[in-house]
Amino acid sequence: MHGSPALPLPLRPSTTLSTPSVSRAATAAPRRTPARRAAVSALLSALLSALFVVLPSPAHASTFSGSLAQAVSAIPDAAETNTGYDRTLFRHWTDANGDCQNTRAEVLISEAEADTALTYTTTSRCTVSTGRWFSYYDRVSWTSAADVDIDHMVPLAEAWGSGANAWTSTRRELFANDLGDYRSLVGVTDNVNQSKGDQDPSTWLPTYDKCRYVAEWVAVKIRWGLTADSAEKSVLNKYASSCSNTVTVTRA
Ligand SMILES: [Ca+2]
Ligand SMILES: [Ca+2]
Ligand SMILES: [Ca+2]
Repeated sequence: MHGSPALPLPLRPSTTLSTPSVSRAATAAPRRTPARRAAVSALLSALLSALFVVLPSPAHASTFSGSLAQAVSAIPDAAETNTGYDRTLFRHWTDANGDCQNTRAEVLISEAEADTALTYTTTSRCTVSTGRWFSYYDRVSWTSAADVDIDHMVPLAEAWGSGANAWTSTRRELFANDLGDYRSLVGVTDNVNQSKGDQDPSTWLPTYDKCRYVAEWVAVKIRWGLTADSAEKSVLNKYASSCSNTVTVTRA
């Protein structure tokens, strides 16, 4: 799924700088009339305004792209403390676009396999009833939505201990209902989600596709600017040394 990061073309230094071929007359500055000065000044001020629109939040629009090892290195190290954690501090599931389908329903709809029609519990189509979903953690498919849990890839308690304790409640809500990156919320077998609980990769990994899981875990930590504790970091590094995955992710 993830392509290799594009390599920038090497910049060639110009070899013609020392041999200007245009005449002095042709390069002489034109006379600066007041009208021209006004136009230049207007252009400069427009450019400056454009810059100020772009500059205030450079960290928020940035994208990370690199090998899994580089991605693991991009996660800051920090001890974790879950003091003060309460699941209710992360409001979910919300219905951010107001179409009556909450975040759980939105994920079920987006992850449903295309060859099986979805059914809903009512004609208003707010709640998904049946379809077909593949849980990659245990490689099992389900047709009843009731068997599928929506896993927070980085559990809420883990997020709290690795940075979300300093967030606003709004940012915590955005994290808990993140539909902006398919890796944040994953439809999986309900029992498997429950066995994972609040654990990070130092104590829990899925049965299958561990490289994919670790790469998605790392992507979500980078996306939300979360830290990793030392036990977690060492497991992530262990997988990074043998998994060929690359990570491309936009910071939230
Ligand atoms: Ca929808
Ligand atoms: Ca919705
Ligand atoms: Ca951790």
